[in-house]
Amino acid sequence: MGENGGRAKGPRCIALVGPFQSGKTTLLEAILTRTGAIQRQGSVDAGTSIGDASKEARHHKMSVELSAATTAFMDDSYTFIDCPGSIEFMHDMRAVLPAVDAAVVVCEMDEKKVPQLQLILRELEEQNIPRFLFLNKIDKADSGAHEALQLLQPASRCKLLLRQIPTFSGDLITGFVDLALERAFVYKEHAASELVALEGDTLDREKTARFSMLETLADHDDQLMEQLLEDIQPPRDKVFDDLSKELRDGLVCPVLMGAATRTNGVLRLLKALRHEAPGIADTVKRLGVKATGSDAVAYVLKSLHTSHGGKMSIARILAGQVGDGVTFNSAEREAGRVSGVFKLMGPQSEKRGPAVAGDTVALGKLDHAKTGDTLSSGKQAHPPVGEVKPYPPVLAIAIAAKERKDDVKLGQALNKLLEEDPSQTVVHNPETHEVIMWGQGEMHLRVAAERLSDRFGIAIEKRAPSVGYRETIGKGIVQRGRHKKQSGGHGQFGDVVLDIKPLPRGSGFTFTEKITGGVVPRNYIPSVEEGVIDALKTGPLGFPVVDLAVALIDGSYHTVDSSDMAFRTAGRIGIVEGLPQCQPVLLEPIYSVEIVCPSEATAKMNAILSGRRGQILGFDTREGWPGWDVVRAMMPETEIGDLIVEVRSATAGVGTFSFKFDHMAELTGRTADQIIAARRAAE
Ligand SMILES: Nc1nc2c(ncn2[C@@H]2O[C@H](COP(=O)(O)OP(=O)(O)OP(=O)(O)O)[C@@H](O)[C@H]2O)c(=O)[nH]1
Ligand SMILES: [Mg+2]
Repeated sequence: MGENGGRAKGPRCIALVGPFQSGKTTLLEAILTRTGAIQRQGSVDAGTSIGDASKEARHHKMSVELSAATTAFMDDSYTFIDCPGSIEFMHDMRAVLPAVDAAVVVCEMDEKKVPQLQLILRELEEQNIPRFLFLNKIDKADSGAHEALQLLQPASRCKLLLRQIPTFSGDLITGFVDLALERAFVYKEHAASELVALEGDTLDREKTARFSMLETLADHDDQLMEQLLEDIQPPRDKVFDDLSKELRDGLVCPVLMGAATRTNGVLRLLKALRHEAPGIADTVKRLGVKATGSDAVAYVLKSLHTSHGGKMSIARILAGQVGDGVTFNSAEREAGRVSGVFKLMGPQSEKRGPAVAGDTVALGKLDHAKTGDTLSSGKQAHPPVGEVKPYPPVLAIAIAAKERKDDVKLGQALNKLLEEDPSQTVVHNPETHEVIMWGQGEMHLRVAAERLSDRFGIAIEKRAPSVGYRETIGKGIVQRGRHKKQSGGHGQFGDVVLDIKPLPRGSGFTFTEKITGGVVPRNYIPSVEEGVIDALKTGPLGFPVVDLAVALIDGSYHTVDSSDMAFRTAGRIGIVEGLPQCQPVLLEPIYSVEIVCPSEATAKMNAILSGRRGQILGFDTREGWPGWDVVRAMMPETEIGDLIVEVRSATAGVGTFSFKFDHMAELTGRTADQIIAARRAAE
């Protein structure tokens, strides 16, 4: 119910979500056509849709960021947020959810997509977002609605409630019966469905299906249960009230159907949204928005740096009014001053008047706003209404500007991308000087790289990040390091004796001195240490040397020719000449890895891990996730590199993992030889 019963008031915001390629962007197009916002229905395949307008989305023929458009239906304003379906771009969807009144989960009757559906429903369930299921592509369906429900039900925690049943002509679905209205319709291509008589066999099927719909509703309504038991037909309004209430309370998930490409079923979906979906009043309550006086509060679903229009923040206004000149703060910082309020229509943005509570608009020039921010115009910042933590990244690439002159520009562009998409991170490896971009998968990183060139005009080079190999020694040695040079006037003289010893794994490096009788004057000892440390940066195998102790035990000096410089060099020489005799051995980083996957895939995960030199520690059921397992293993860093690609392909995209550094382990044999050879070749 809205605040005062009946349908909700004010502008709505609805997310279109669902598994990969289920037809969300096409549905947005169909909705815009049906509501008259656009004249002709474009298509994703032809690259003419309002959604997916970015160069990257068109190129890959998939959504790689959200698309938003506002339209009007029966005098109410609706903004639809079409979210990408790919797991790798899921943060775009997750960050949108706090702002919406309800979600339409676009899905297909496809067994392979059920795990992903489960993942998406889980997000909605956890954020308490009322949701409809829209069973799309029924023009291709080869079985009935009940089979579909059986297939999809395991993905949902709450009961799926069939709102429509299809009607057939031969094997083809040509129309539907609305079980709440008890009316039959036949689909018309690109036009409203036509009302037809509900009779004969269809009427019988309708009665059965309606009864089971009412039974589901009665699970949460005792009065309705009594009516059903006594064979009393509940009044139609009562049924609609129940549908609406149970949807909003997250007790049921109504299922509608259609074919987005043909605009079939779109009007019924819009009507269901109009009558049953909650509105801004309910959403504000759900989020616990507390606005004082006339303060405006807004949630940023997505902050974008456009290539032409500067910065834009797509925001839902949760309270108050927002026009030009309003200054916003987030809990962390001043977000900036609004310059321009724009109506959303895919890539086009048209200036409009001030926005009010419920509206979803693009706000211009909020220089310091980020995706996921809660903004307030009041003196006090509003606590964040939806803190959606990104999933930890799973794949990395090293990037660099092709041309030196773009280095600064690259840094700035990366900052902008991170503001837009917090599921991406960038780290600088001080040892290798690599800039490492982390993301949610191959496509996520590829698209980020494309954005750098398409949007920011920076040509970049990509490669696999270096693995943090180290080396150590197998045995100790006492080694002299002597530096003597006689050239013209002043000579150089430094002479040290180093006792080099291996230390246990994880000890790092220690330097001590045991000089007696001033054979090496005190003031030169720090220089010896510096020289040693310098030489340990690259050992005989080509990697930083760790887990060893070096003691300065002896040496000699020259009153005139000795210097800091000379002793530094002597220290270096001692290490460079000594280490090759100490049985150098390669160390590789080993990580503890936890893979989560549907149980059917657990055996495959074991195989993948073994194939990648993983040592399986065991597996368990995943807490709170019936039908899922956790597999734990120890695994070399180098094998984790593209692990996600294999895990995803073995789990219809839903498996993932987390990892943490555990220890360094010795590596010998062929693999070690190859790594050492590759390192030498790179020098
Ligand atoms: N037969 C049929 N095909 C459809 C229907 N709706 C969408 N498609 C096709 O399904 C494919 C994917 O459509 P999109 O609208 O891009 O799907 P999406 O869910 O937005 O995809 P992502 O955002 O990448 O997850 C396209 O080839 C569409 O033409 C439908 O109702 N019937
Ligand atoms: Mg899409």
